[in-house]
Amino acid sequence: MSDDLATILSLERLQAAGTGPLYVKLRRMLEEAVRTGTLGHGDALPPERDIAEFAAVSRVTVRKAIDELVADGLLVRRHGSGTFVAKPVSKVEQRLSQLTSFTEDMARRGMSSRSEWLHKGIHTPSPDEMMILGLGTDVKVSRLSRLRIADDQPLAIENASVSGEFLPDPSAVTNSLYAELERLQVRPVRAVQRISATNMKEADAQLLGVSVGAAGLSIERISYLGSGRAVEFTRSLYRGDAYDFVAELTIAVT
Ligand code: 16G
Repeated sequence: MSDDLATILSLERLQAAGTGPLYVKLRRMLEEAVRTGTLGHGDALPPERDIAEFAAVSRVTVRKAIDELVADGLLVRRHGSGTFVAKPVSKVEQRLSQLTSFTEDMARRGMSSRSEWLHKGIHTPSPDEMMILGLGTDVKVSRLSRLRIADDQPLAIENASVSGEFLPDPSAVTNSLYAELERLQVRPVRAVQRISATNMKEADAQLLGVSVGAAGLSIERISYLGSGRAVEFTRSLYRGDAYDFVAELTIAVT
């Protein structure tokens, strides 16, 4: 534990932190550590055991204080690696009228983008995939699941399905799906997107570094070739605090 943090979390401070339950005082002290920069954005919190020992409080008290700060979004828990001070999110705006890829969207904003692969494989299509992509029973589907990250900030989880006729080898997609579809001369030219509000479930919240129940945007995109054939069916979950979709509207001409 750094000397500064040790001073902030000291027993004397806790005793001097006014009245109220111990966990509320500890919570205030942790908030102060973040506000004053003693704990920087992205920094790991010392293990709960160490904080409990140092401030001479029970682990239940530490857990309660941290739980509240996680619920408020000041701290984030990452499975297997501990608790961290949340990074302030910079909002990304996406225009709804342009059919662009995640990689292109981020590059246009001067942001770096990368993906963590969650799954890549060839499968027998589900009834939904068969219907939406217009597949026969003999055609396989390529499935690609990724955590999409921009400037080191996780933004979305994307699950894309592409007909095996258009993308026979999903392992060929290393970075951008649309770049690979372009190389195969089957890049979509039109898409229909449906956006709905959702709350994050535990597994998704952990991947995106937000608290369970945080606001999210669930998006389904079906994209098409010039011929009208559907190429891609993608279900994505975007962080509600990090993404704005902007649509330009013009007056209807009757
Ligand atoms: C965007 C698309 C997604 C597409 C991906 C390709 C939305 C909601 N989704 O994220 O459907 O598969 O771009 O990106 O905009 P890539 O070429 O960088 O892999």
